[in-house]
Amino acid sequence: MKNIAPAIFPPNGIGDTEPTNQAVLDWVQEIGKLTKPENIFWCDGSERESEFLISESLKQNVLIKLNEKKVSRSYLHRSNPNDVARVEKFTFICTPTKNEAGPTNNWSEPAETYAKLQGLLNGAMRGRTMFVVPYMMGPPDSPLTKVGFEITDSKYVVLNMRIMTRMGKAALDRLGTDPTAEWNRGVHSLLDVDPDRRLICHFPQDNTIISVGSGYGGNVLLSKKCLALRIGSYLARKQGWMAEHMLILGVESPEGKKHYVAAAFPSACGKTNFAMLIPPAYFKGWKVTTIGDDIAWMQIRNGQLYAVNPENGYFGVVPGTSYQSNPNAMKSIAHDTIYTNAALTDDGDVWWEGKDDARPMHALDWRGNDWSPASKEKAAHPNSRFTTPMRNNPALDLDVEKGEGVPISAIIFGGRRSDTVPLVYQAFDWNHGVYLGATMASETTAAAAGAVGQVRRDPMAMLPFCGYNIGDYFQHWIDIGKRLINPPLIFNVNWFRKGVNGQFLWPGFGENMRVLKWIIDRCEETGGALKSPIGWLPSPHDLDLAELDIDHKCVAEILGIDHEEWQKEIAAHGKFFDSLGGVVPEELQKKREQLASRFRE
Ligand code: GTP
Ligand code: SPV
Ligand code: MN
Repeated sequence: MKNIAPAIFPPNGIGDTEPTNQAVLDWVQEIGKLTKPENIFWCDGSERESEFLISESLKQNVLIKLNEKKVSRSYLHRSNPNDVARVEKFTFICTPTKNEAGPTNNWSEPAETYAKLQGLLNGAMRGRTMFVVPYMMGPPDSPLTKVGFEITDSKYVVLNMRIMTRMGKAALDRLGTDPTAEWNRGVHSLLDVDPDRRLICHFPQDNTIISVGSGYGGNVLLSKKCLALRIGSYLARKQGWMAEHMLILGVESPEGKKHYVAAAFPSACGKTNFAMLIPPAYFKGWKVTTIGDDIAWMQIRNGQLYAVNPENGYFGVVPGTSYQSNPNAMKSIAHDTIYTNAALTDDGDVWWEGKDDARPMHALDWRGNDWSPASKEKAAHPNSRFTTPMRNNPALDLDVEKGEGVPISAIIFGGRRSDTVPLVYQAFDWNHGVYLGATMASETTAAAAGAVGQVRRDPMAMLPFCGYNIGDYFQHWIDIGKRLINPPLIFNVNWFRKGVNGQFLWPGFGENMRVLKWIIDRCEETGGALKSPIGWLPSPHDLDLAELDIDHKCVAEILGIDHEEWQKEIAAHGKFFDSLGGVVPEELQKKREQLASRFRE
């Protein structure tokens, strides 16, 4: 097997910070014996370490240095063309019984799976360096915060983990020396990046993740989807909190009244953009700030839901990001950023479809091949990504490090739907909101391998990320509701409805402030709404559309509900529930019957 990740040899003082926790040392020994690396590199998250890793990555062509004047201290990485997105079909939940993983997950038996993975990992790091990455998810003083260790043979993974998590000393301090302390064990090896030897396996009962054969972020930055969502959701249910695929934003009125909202949209459906929203000029004095752009951990305090962002950086979608659509993201990624699978211009800058700059006349595409505007292929991969620290975000909320989290006034669900689903509506109550989440659907995107643009049910945007039986997950939502004295109001949005000409009906991005404002008005009990069969709907004059260039017909269309389309939709909800084979709580079945009967009234 060709060694795609040759060992590196650090000078004294780099790579030698061994943790003091004996359980960690024992585990690293064990994995070392199995994978047989050339050497072990103990990461501490320091500046010196990062500089050394970057210089070695440049030598091995893992990174390409970008033009310092265009994007300072930033790099381009090209992943293997067979390895550009999450692979849901190779992602497994390994619980003792299939029923614990439930009808929406791939399941495999733990003992057999460990044995298979041991076979794959045997000698896998020969001639390579084994990096041990200690990391912490969540602010240092939050009760929800978790420690993890990721063993990897990829320098790209280490450099990304350094941006995405609180890596190094903070994690070691949090863990301490208690050998019985709880922490997540993560093992990753690139192997030979062969799709036939690619597996992302979760062992929730053992708090363990093993990922092999991929180098793509969502499969290998084990902190993110693997720990913070799949293992996280499993722990959350057991311990009475919530781990959700949600952004968290703050919205402050000109009078200084502030609310926080959390929103679950499926992959590549607008979380990062919504989390960094800049209100249009008309909303003078309104401020939106970011707590998180992808994952929310929420707990109940005094009968209210409080959220923290477990991450420390953003792994965001590159294409479509521009000063027009998302200036805060553009400023964030102007320095200290790793780009994956973007195009490289002749002057050492990165370029992608939808960037403000004019198309270059020549570039190297995401594979490194010559590209010109005449090329049929896209210059940047549709799922090209940036990794950037959250401190780069000009709109970062000041309470992002607050351990208790921020109180959530509203929860928003939303998918990418060309038809049927109106711009925004509000659930009648918590359990009806759970129903909206449980039945949401979205067109598939390039964030996961497979067909793009197919409508699929993606409950709470958690279909690929719920680490246990989805029926129990729905019940967990219902149970959380019972414990809330001041539950957040629940909404559904759809930025992606299209008109007959196939164009988006709604301008989206910053203009989504108008929808957010209505949501805040509803929380403040000042916003108007009409009772419709699907929930509370704003009428056109309930939304503040001043100074927006949109015609009345368009507004009526995006706020409208078409009875014929909804008959199909309700049937699809029923079909989806049936497909889950009897795990759906009675309460949600009842909500479906009530929805159907409201249409008959
Ligand atoms: P993940 O990181 O995969 O979880 O994605 P995400 O949910 O954070 O999505 P993101 O904000 O990166 O947006 C994905 C794509 O949708 C980008 O190409 C955006 O330009 C586009 N997009 C985001 N918001 C809007 C919107 O309001 N309207 C339209 N039309 N497109 C949007
Ligand atoms: C998603 O797909 O929802 C992402 C990107 O946020 S990944 O980290 O690859 O999962
Ligand atoms: Mn995501």
